[in-house]
Amino acid sequence: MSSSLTDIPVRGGNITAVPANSPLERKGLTKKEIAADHPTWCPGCGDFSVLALYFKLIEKRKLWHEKITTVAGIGCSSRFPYFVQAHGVHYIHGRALPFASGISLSRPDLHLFVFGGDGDAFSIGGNHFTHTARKNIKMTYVVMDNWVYGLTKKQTSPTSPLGFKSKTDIGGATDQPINPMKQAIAAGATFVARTTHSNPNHVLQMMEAAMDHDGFSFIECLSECVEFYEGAFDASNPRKGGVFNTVPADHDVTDELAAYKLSGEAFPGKFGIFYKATRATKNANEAKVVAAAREKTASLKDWEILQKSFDRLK
Ligand SMILES: Cc1ncc(C[n+]2csc(CCOP(=O)(O)OP(=O)(O)O)c2C)c(N)n1
Ligand code: SF4
Ligand SMILES: [Mg+2]
Repeated sequence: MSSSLTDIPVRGGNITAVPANSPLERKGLTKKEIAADHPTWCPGCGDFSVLALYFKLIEKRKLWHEKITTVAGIGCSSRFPYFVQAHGVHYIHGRALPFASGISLSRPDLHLFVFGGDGDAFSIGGNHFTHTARKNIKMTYVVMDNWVYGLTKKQTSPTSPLGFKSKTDIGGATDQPINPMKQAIAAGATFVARTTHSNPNHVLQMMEAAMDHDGFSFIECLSECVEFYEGAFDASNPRKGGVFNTVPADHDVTDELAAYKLSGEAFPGKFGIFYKATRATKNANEAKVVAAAREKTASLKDWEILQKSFDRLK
């Protein structure tokens, strides 16, 4: 999807906007124009970094307020849309993806970003994650994975490692954690990448690549909860004595098995694009169905189509 001023497809016909390179062409937004309320996260929370890079992305790619939508579920990370001065939705816990799917299918001209946490994505929202991925609905989903439920003050999350002590596992977690990258690939996501809040350039790089992908793009972004899981990602942060290794240059991103193998590496593993596939989006498939139905009913008025539908129910 281009951010230049072109015809905007909306229901009932296109709106012709100011052409690119015209003297009337609008300038990109500045951070001041995009930033909303002061974020209420704890000082040092990794989520600040993800938000700052989202602002950078909007500035760099010259996205305008009315062309971006930020959706989230519930959690510390899911407060995200409050802090962005643009259309956004802070929706029900685990239900951000179905809401976003509706936006994506009805407004394909928007850049749609969904942000949320590991609990929101893989616990209560796990089912929706699978189906949004397999349907390949166009949007970018950034899961800010902190390996814990932050907002509700330290319960075990689906990504908490074995042995993690929390309010729900006082003796240490005993359940096998899920692997978000394997989960995304197996579910049918067509863009799967991994990054970490402690490497800003890399986060921006991954967000840009995800935004440019035509389909469901998923990013697992490690984002430290300094309050309830301090130091969780030190092993991936060179400033804390860890190592940040990117996906090897010879990795074939279209090779599903190779991507799966990469996902299985022990922490800190690799960072970058693991998997990328070209597959028809639900947006494209539905557009075809709608076009065919419109052609079939071109001679009918809206009320006549409605009448016919009611007649069929008799
Ligand atoms: C239906 C429902 N169940 C449970 C909750 C309580 N709840 C709010 S946020 C949350 C988990 C948040 O964890 P995560 O998604 O990892 O986000 P984080 O706060 O770590 O960023 C839970 C269980 C809720 N708000 N709604
Ligand atoms: S509790 Fe954790 S995730 Fe939530 S704002 Fe504080 S540091 Fe961030
Ligand atoms: Mg979490």
